[in-house]
Amino acid sequence: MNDLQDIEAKVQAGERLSFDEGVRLFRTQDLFHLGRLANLVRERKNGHYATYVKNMHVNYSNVCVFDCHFCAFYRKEGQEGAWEMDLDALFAYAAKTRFEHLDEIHIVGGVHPKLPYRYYLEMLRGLKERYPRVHLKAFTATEIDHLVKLSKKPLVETLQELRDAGLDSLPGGGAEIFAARVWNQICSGKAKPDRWLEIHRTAHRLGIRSTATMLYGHIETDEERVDHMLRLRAVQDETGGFTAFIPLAFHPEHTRLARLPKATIQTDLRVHAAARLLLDNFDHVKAYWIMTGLKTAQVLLSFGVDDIDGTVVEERIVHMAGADSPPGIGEAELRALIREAGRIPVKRDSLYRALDPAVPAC
Ligand code: V47
Repeated sequence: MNDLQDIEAKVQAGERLSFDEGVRLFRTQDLFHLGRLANLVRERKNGHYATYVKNMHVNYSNVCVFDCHFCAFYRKEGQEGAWEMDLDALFAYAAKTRFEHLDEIHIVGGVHPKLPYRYYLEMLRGLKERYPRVHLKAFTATEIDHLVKLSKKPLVETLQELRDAGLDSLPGGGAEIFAARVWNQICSGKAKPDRWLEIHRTAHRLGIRSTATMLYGHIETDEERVDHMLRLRAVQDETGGFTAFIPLAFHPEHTRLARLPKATIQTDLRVHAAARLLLDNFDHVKAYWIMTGLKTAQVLLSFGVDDIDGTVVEERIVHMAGADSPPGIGEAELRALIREAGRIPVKRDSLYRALDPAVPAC
């Protein structure tokens, strides 16, 4: 079974893969050949290192005006189970969970109908003032689009204002699957794919780095996955501002797509490996172990992935949708899992600079 032979020649030569070749990566019967090719690129770019970040995910609210079919996290304002953290509660939580020991705080919430613009600015200012060393990765493009409306200022000025308040980078959420067919079915109301791309492009031009995600394992086709990745590749050609790509495995429980099965490990391996091969201008492909599970994340370290997110501590978005992974993991345990998978664990900062002494920058 040698259906990837011509693709292998291109990968060996460091040549860019086309749309059709991308689709073939998803259709090959030879999963291990695909894995070997992804691993080749992974080791060419990142050697035997596997990075992780000491981080925490913080959700300031689950109230959201949108009705994304894949989401089990959101509630409507006033609905049972809806909550938002006022800033005093958020800062008290930060003190209790000792944010000073973290290298990154990943902050996201729903698109809240009532919280004012100053809430977001004061959140960033308050956290930066208290924890100046900690990187604030905050607000998906969907939230940024909402903040632009609240600020009544152009996108560039809003991003500058958020940056001045303490925003260091943008997370990659809200991208889902860019193809209109899927978008219109699962999340039609929110900031559209072109807007998502525009927000990240604009952030990059201001020197604000970001990550990119893709939600897979629901109603998308192979072609739509490849289309999604190639749109990201085109922006990365323009700006170079994405630090990493993160495939997110869909968890159906308690969502409007609950009829769908969970993605299999076959799909997890294929998506991460294909991403590594198609996104030749991305330095890093990250496994979000919260969604893939720790066991699969270990295998992914030989299927194109060079980074594992992270210590996390208290994840809610996917746990509301039935994820059976733990809500967080200790650093020592994460390092041991990486080592057992045959990789060298390296603690990194949010811009992928090694924090372990005696390890070259990755
Ligand atoms: O945009 C929502 C996804 C995203 C479900 O940038 C779900 O480093 C699976 O973007 N099953 C938010 N996925 C989380 C996110 C993220 C996570 C880790 C790292 C980074 C990064 C970003 O989670 C949403 C959506 O695509 N999501 N519901 C669900 N039921």
